Amino acid sequence: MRAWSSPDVPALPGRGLPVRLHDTATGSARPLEPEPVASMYVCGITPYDATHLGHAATYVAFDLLNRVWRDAGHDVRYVQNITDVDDPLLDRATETGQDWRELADAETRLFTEDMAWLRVLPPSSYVGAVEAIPLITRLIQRMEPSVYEVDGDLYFSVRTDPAFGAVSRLSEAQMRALFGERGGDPDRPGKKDPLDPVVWLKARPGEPSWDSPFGRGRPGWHVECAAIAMEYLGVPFDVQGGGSDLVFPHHEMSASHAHVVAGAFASLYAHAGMVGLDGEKMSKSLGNLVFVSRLRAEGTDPAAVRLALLSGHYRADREWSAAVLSEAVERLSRWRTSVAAGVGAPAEPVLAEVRERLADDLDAPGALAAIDRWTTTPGTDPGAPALVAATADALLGLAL
Ligand code: 5CA
Ligand code: ZN
Repeated sequence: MRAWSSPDVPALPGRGLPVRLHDTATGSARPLEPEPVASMYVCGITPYDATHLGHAATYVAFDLLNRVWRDAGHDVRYVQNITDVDDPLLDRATETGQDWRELADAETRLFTEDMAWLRVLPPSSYVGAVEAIPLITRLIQRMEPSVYEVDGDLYFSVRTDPAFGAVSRLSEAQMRALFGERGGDPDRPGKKDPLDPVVWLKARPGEPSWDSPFGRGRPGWHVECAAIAMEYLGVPFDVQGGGSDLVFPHHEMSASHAHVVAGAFASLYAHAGMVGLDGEKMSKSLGNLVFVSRLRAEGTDPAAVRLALLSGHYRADREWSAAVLSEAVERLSRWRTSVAAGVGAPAEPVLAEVRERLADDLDAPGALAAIDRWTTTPGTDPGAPALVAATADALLGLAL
């Protein structure tokens, strides 16, 4: 699949710092030591509806890591998938009488436009589930001793992976509850363990299906991301990322699929908090979505949207509201006034502090505070405004 085009990233003087990132699997921040190429997989959209501010917040969070890594001198291999065949997409297409492929194509195109608008750096590989089906079936074959059949559908036996549970560290009861809520089928008779996820669904009437060594059908969700990450990054890779709604079952299962064939998956599991509206997670079923494409159509300044998203820490569950956006609009305008002033307080300490804050588990609010302080400190350095603007652009993706 074609990704979006990259915004320019200005070069900064000196070098960024090695980054420490919170790891869900250990519950603590850990130094990342990507050598020689930094590698990251971030779970992409299921393209059945437009991108909302929650999705955008997650991609902007991992965009910070991409930018911090580049500033520290790494080449970055960034892979993102598109879940372009799955139950929610097929259900939506049926509801609206659309062809599922056309729905997926249209929503994927809208997403790539939204990402370019928000100055998110594109992935180096952007891979759809449908195009990855040969990779997925090959991985299922390699998983064979861990795979069994229930009425023609293939399941993965979680008990065959001794490390199962290591990503989320949840109790059995917590896993059971989340598995049922998030697309799993804990009560299906014939399974070895209620938590076993499907890896290949046999063809059903009216649904798309593809040939495979196990008969016609379509892939399960977790095996899609395992196969794409393993093929495009190899294991172990540095960071598996996504929103915290993916910790269990999705990231636990993808990791387990990879463990049984390769003994490893990601070195670190990073998760962005959920963005909500009116105290609720933004979601389709709650009907409380704010779409990026809507803000774009209304002529909102993309830098203000990005600044609003960065004003909260990426790991914190947080709220989107008109007030969050209008505060960002005002803040951005103050920053732009200072940058346009032609002179300012020396900017080298600002660059150093932004680098230091972002290297500490992507502390964007701390980085923004450093720029706030610069705007309120008088100074006469004629090079300062340009360096502050380059810092905001390269490290935070904000065009001042
Ligand atoms: N296609 C799968 C991942 S393989 C999927 O979860 N798609 S999605 O469209 O539902 O979500 C896309 C990304 O946005 C995921 O990383 C998900 O964790 C994140 N996300 C979804 N809702 C929110 C939210 N309210 N706040 C923050 N991030 C969210
Ligand atoms: Zn995924």
